[in-house]
Formats: sequence, C-alpha cells, structure tokens
Amino acid sequence: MRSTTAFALLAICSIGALAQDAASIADGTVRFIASDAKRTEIVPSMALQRPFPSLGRAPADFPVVPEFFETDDDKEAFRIAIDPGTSLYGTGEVAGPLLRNGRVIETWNLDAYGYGEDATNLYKSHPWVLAVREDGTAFGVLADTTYRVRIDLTTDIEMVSDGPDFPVIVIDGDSPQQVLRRLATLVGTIEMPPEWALGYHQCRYSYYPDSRVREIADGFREHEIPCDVIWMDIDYMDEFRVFTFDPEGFPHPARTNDYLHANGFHSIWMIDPGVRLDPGYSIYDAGEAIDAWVRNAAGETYVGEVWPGECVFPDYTNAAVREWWAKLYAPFMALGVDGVWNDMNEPAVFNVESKTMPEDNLHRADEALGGPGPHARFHNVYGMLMVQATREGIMAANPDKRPFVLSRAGYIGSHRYAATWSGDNTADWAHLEMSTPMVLNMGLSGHPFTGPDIGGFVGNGTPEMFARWMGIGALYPFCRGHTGKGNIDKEPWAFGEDVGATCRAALERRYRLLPYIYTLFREASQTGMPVVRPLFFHDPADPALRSEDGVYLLGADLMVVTQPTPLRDREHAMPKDFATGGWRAFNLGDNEDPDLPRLFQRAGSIIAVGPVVQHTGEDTRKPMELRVALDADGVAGGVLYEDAGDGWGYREGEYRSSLFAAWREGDEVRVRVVSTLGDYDPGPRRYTIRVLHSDGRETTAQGDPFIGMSRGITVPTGATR
Ligand code: NBV
Repeated sequence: MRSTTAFALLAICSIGALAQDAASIADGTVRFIASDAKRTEIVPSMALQRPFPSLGRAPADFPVVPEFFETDDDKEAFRIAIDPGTSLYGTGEVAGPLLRNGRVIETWNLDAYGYGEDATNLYKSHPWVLAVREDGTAFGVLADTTYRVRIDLTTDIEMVSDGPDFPVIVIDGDSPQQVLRRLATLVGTIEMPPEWALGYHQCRYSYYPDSRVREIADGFREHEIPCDVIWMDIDYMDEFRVFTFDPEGFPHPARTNDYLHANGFHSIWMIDPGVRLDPGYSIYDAGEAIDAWVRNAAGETYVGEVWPGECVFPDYTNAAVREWWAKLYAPFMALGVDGVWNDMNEPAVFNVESKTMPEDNLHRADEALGGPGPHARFHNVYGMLMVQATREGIMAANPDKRPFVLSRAGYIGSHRYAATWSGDNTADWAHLEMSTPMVLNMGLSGHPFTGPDIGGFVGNGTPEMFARWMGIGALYPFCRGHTGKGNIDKEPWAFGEDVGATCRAALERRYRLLPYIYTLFREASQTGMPVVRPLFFHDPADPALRSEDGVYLLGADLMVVTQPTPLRDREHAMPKDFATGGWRAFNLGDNEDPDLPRLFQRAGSIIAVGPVVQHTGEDTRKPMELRVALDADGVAGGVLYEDAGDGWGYREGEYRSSLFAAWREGDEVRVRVVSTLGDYDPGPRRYTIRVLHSDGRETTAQGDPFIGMSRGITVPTGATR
C-alpha cells in the first residue's frame, strides 16, 4: 500500500462530512478542515504567502488524509499514519540528527542559550513535516496554525495544537524535491540577496570600540583571508537603547561604516525589539505617542526585562506599528548601515520562567491577521512580523539596494523576509556535527538561507575543532563566524598559522564557488529548492542515504563529505553510483588539507568556478573556470546565473542565465553555450574550460564560449590516437 488508504477510509467514516472539507488549493495540494462547523474559528494563514482559495473538491484518490480528533484534554489534533520505510524530515529548527522519526518537537519560539541535542523547541517554529516514502515518493504536512503545536513523530505523524481548529495542508509529490517546490508555491521563496551577503561574515559579541572593528577589518586584509561583512553586536548601542550609539565606543558610526566600505566590507548592525522604558528617549516617546506596545491581560502596557532593563515591546501584529518601526530605519541606514540583525525576537524576556511574555498578553492585530488576540496566538510570529517591518523599512530607506536582514526567531514563511542562524550553539564537536542536519532540515522546511555560528557561540572550543568547523561552515548558505562575550578571540587567524591556513583555504573555496552558490540562490529564489540538500536528494529511493547527514549536497552537483567529529576517517553512506564513476574528485588545489571536507562533482555536470578574491566587490569581470565532469556517455550540462550582484535590475531582465553543454566527439570534447536568458553582460572575461575525464585525467582549453556561441570550444581529450 503506497500510503494511508486504510486510514483514509477510517477517517472518512469517522468524520462524515470530510469530502466537503477537503479542498484542492494547488497542484497536488489539499487543505483539510476538521468540519464545516469549525470553519469560522479559522484565522487567516500566516504561513502562506497569499490566500489560497479552494479550486474545488480534493481528488477522491488523494493518497494522504489526516484523521482529526480531540485529545482527552480537548485539544485539536490530527494524525497521519505512515507506512514502514517512511523517513521524516523538516520540523524546522530542532537540534539533533537529520532523520526526525521518533522525535517529539514543539513549535514555541524560545531563547535557547546553550541548547542541547534533545531540545524540543528552539528559536523558530515550523509545524511542517516532510515524509519520504520507501519508494522515494513523498508528501508534506503543514499544520496551518501559529499556536503552539506538539509534533509527535514517535510512530506516525501526529500534531496537537494549543489553539482552536486549524487547517491541515497536505502536499503530495513524486519526489521530495517536488514536494518542496509545491511548498514554495504556498509559503513563498526568498528574494535574491545581495551578493555580498553570500560572502564570509565576521561577528563577535561584541567588537568594541569602533577601533576594534577597524582592527578586525584590517586583520582580514593583512592575513589575506576573504571576508565581506563585519557585524556590530549590542554593545555599540547607548545603554542598549535601540537606534542609538554609545557615545564613547561608537561616537561616529558613519565613519566606521565609511572605513569598512573603503576596505571592501559591508556592515550589519543589531536592533532588538525591546525598547527601553525611558521617558525622554525618542524611540520610547514616539512609540508611546502612537500607543505601539503589546498590552498585558489587564489592557495595560506590558513591561518586561531585557538588556536595557525594563522594556516595552512594539506590537508588530498591527500595521500602524509596523509602519512606524519601518520608518525608524531611514536615519539609521543613512549612516551607511548595510544590513540589520534582529535578535531576541522570540521575544526573549529575562527573569521569567517562560523566558517570554505571558500567553494572555494582548495584541491589537490587523483584521488581515485575524484581528486582536492573545500572545499565545502571535508568539510564534512575533519575530517574523518584526523582520517584515524591518525589511520594509530598510527597503524604503535604500530602494535601489537588496535588503539583508538576519532574524533569530522565525516561523514557516519567515524566509520571505530574513535569513536566519541557529542561535546560541556551543563550541563543541556535538554542535559542529549537528550544524549540518540543522541547516538541512531548515532547507527542508522552506528556509534555504541559514547557518550556525561557525566556531560555536558558547565557550571557546579547540583550534582543531575550529578549523574543522570553518571547513564545513564555509559551504553553508549563511557563513558567519561568531562567539559570545568573554570567549577567546575567534577570528580565523586567532588560532595560529596552521588553523589560519585552513580557514583561508576554506573561505577561498567558498569565494571560488560563489558563481555556483549564487546560481543556487537564484534557483532557491525561483523554486524553493534548498541551497544545501540532504544526500538522499541524489537518490530518494535508496534507504541507505536517508539518515546520512555527514555528507551533504551543495546544489545537485557538488557532494561535500565532512568530518565533524574528532575522527578524520569516519565512514559515511555514499550514493550507489559513487563506486561506479558517478562522482569525480573536485579539486581546488586544497585537497591535501585533512580539515577541509572532501568535494566530489557529479558526473554529467558543469560547475562555474571563479578566482580567489578577498571580497565580492573586488573585480566584476572575474575570470571564470568551467569544470566539466563528463558522465559515462561523455556528456555534461550546467547552468550559471549572473547579475549585477545588487539592485533590482535582474527583475527587469538584467541577468544572464546560461545553459552550458559538453559532449565528447571523437578525441575532443566540445563545450557550448546552448542558450542564454536575460540581457546582462558581465563584460569581457577569460574562460578556462577544464574537463574531468572518467579516468581521472584533466584537460583544459581557453576561450570565450559566448563568442561564436554556436561553435563552442574544443577541449582535447588527451587520449592517445
Ligand atoms: O546580542 C548579544 C547576543 C548575540 O551575540 C547572540 O548571537 C544572540 O543569539 N544575544 C543573543 C543576546 C545575549 C546572548 C547571551
């Protein structure tokens, strides 16, 4: 039996009116509602990017049907039985290994400093499970509610919500990839980030004062370690008041930004949601004037303690408050700030057991969000609404630039507004090891732009672990080194020459791969396909790959074999075609370093590789190498996406998406641009074509495949005639 047909019949019998409560809303996608009577309780979805009206009754043979029930304590719940051999993923940001079978997860955003492997909930909420059946077909289940949900995967898929009745959206697909593309139709995709945001980011809590920021920037250039962004953590503020600057440490933020820009860096500055309760402080006064704050159950302004002491919290559920908040960014961005980091937006509150505000606090939400309601309903979307406002604000301030926002809290759909990271992890091997499955499962939950604090936030760690972490982290979508207050220095050179050399090689790899990574971000922005993908994507029907998370795929064509434990030779599951020439060692000249992951290129692919640069703005006409790995039939193909790296021209066609093909013809290999889309012209540039043959040999040729496109370039195979 392919799925849950028996269960479906049972469910139909027990729910009676099921048929009219199951509506098709998109291809292969059905929204189930427990019963018509409960429909009125349902508030507009915060997960979906727009309303999805019914397209008609669900097909009678739709293979996955939830069974709705109420728990003994009267909570709304549903269950979907799974067949043996079904592997479960998704559930957003949860610690531990890739495979989610057997886990219990809760969606409740939490300030989870120093979390462990068994944590049930962290900073983000994704009431979403991706199920891959034994045969490699897949389905996904979204509990479309913002309330706390208990996701129990111990035997089947069971979800219990603290809130009123909610729709359950089921997506069926012939592969996990298809389910994710369908999920993206519902929850949206990321917008193309600025290219600089795909470079390496350097952070610490906190670089202080501004002279230290300049020292760090200089350090990168002196050590010739590529870096694009330096981050300003909370201590730049004047006694933690948001949108202010410490007069001693950061008296001239615009000059600090100018210095960074002059040296090829961008700057990102932190803004938290808690506003210091401080009459006379302009932000507090302005918020007070528009009655911006979340209220307690008695209807008074809620006051909670955070960094600045007593704070009030903007009620981002209200459009007028979001607009006010957005406008605060205009003068801030005018100082040359390039991106914004919204931290503590679960929201985190100190000195209370719950670590957040009371669930009966009141939000005066817009009608479009379902009208006013308790914090229990808005807790999980508080951070998402904050970054929505932030993003709108920085876009209004700099309309010609692509915004970059990093958010700690999130909800399924928050990738539409901000990138995210996995919060306050620990500088130990266990956290290095689980950083990969955490990035992977975020990608499998609709959020492709994520990464951990490279090196670990809590504690110091060891030089060897740091080197290994940089090697692995350099290929994550979001690539930032960060550490907590009081820890040792953790810049890539801080651990001595050997570790520094590994870090340099790791980051040079990233920068050389940026044309490929940028192309993957384009794909993510168009289809929702994750940038970093689990190994089983290569062969979803191979059960041996289902729990492998020490090996991952960067796109479809590059396999990254990591060593995230003190061992250097841990065994991994490999795809079946690995032994039969399906993958070729991919060498950027750094393969001798045992602290770097080993890379393999999929036979049949073409990957574009750039030169080593110190930052993305260095040279817009970078020479390019096309790495051609012929398959057993002697053919290969690949895509390269390029645009200006910032701004919105690409939306008007100022991009170039090139499809390359290569094939063996006698004792030559011909490489051609088969087609291009868009009008962007990166200018003249030197191309090297490098062919990896199945017997391990490499042959090369130079030439511009865009000149005389139809002829292509001929690369000798070097075979003896
Ligand atoms: O702003 C300070 C830190 C920040 O560095 C970290 O990345 C966040 O996750 N922030 C939390 C507040 C306090 C951490 C102890």
